[in-house]
Amino acid sequence: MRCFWDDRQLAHAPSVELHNGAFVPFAETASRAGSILAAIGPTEAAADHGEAPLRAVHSEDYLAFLWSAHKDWRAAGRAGDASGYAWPVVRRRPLALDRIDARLGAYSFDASSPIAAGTWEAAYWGAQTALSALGAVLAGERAAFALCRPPGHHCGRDYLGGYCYLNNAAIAAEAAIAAGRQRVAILDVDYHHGNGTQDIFYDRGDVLFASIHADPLLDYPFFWGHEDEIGEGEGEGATLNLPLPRGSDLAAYLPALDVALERVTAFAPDLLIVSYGADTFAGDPISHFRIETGDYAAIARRIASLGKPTLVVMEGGYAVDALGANVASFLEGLS
Ligand code: Q9C
Ligand code: ZN
Repeated sequence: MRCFWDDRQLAHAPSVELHNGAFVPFAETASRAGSILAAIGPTEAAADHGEAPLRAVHSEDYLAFLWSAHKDWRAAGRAGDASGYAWPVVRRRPLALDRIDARLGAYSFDASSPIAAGTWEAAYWGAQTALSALGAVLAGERAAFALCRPPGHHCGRDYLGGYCYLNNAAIAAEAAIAAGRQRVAILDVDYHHGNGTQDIFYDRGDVLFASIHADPLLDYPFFWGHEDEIGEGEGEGATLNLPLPRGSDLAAYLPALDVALERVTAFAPDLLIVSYGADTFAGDPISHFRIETGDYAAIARRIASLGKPTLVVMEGGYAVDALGANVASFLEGLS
């Protein structure tokens, strides 16, 4: 399978995140990519598709914020990574947002996604990596893998969060539609609900979002991913949430996967995008499913049995030592 990667994604390296009330080492490390690269064989470099595909998903003001946030943080005399500490939960009216602290709060929904000096560069090339792998699929490849980091599925049109800054899967979906594909299905199999992707396409009938994830009553991101979220307007019925309990293993996972795949089949997409997170792994340090390395091949084989052109976009997965083997297992099952 053709795999895409760009070294500039290593530039994103925040030092700490807020976790259970304390600052701990940032879990979404650059070493994750090293583990994957060592396991999957040769990769192709990303080509630059410019900012237009980013603007098709993210708002102009959000992109401007993200581009300058770390410089603005430094200009305010701050050391370390930029992070918000006050959030406009009650949105009263549009405000000027003169302080970087106000912008950080307005354009984020959590405190686990700091902005470091290289965040924009890495996120930009992550999106380009997704677009480059999409290019291979649009050119006729049955499947391609985009090794994206930072990941993307938690961030929305105008907010970051959950280690995500640009929504790589959503950017690829919009680019596919711009290139003439009419219906795109996004299957999200990260441990966490892909709240940003859901939000971006919530009122869209041409993009199906189907997600299997930990029950948000118990796990991040808490406020989204519940079964009764089904889309709205023209998008009603084009969002499918399948939350599973903590401790779910392959036997618990496969029936949900079959439900999701039946929905994808019924939607009859021209393209399938898989938001793949390996944080469903039994050994993941921040998650609570029990999927084993070999299980990813079985999951991927079922996905491949749909016979759709498929773009796989990397999302989470924090058991760094096993991450490469988990990704390789998934890609092997897809081939
Ligand atoms: N105390 C992805 O897998 N932090 N993002 C949780 C737990 C956020 C995960 C903190 C986890 C985000 C792409
Ligand atoms: Zn995740």
